[in-house]
Amino acid sequence: QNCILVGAPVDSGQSNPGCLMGPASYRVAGLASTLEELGCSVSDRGDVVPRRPEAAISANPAVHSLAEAIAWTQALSKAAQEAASAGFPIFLGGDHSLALGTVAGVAAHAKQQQRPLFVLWLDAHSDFHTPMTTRSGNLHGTPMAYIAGLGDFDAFPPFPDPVPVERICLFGIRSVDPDERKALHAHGLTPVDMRELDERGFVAPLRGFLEQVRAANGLLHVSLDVDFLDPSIAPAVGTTVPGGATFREGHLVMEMLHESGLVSSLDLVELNPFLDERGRTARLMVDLTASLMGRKVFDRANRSI
Ligand code: DIR
Ligand code: MN
Ligand code: MN
Ligand code: MN
Repeated sequence: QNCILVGAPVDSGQSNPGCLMGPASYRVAGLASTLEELGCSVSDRGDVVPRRPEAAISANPAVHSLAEAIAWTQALSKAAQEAASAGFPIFLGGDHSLALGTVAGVAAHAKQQQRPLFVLWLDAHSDFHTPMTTRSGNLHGTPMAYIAGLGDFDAFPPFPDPVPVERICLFGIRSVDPDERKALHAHGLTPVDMRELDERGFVAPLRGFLEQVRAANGLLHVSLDVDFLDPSIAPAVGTTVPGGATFREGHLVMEMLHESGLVSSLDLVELNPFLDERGRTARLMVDLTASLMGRKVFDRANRSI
């Protein structure tokens, strides 16, 4: 694999400063050398720099940093489309509002390739607000709705090629706001929430989704929010929610994704190194990425998918 690291030190999509240190933290934790040890070639394109934001005020007074989010979306969309046509991009966040741009770029690439794009959203949250429904005003709670093509996105550029809900899998969800719940119902998008994972385990629902991707010859973008993981193993995130994926479950998901051979791009988001204990969460995220890129305990043919 030709891995392309793209730093996205976005901090404006939430209110707890520190995510801008994420890309540096992944580099210090050895992401590039870890990938090289797995046989990947790695090029690090450094951090994306957005243009100076033009003034933009949301129709919803709760929303903050709209202009910054739009500037990031434009810059990251361009960087992501370029990186996706050159290799396997890994976007180093930065808060989850970066996915407004990275997935837009990846979607434009998929359209150009005439391949359907699928999105796997590994997160405690559904991130299905629009700028009109968010109460917190934190735009990191909106990218999934943008990707699905919901309207009401203020002055954001329209999403290039909205992803139909049948191609979206929200996985590990355990925090959904009332307006998000309404919108999810209205659009017929049912998250694979923790309740479902408790009942069915992690393998069956993930395998089902991957089979759909394979059957459609799709591209698969994975967006990994630190808070997908249980706070006991991944404390360095501003919005911890108890009851997340364990260490073993996290690695199982990543190993299955590797074995599927279907993943074409990855976001690592919401790491706030300022909240960490000695880089522990950054190192876990690097290890999970290693599992996604082929690290395993022992090589056995054709295991799960
Ligand atoms: C909450 C928390 N739904 C909000 N969202 C996220 O602020 O809209 N936390 N994405 O990571
Ligand atoms: Mn998120
Ligand atoms: Mn989250
Ligand atoms: Mn939030």
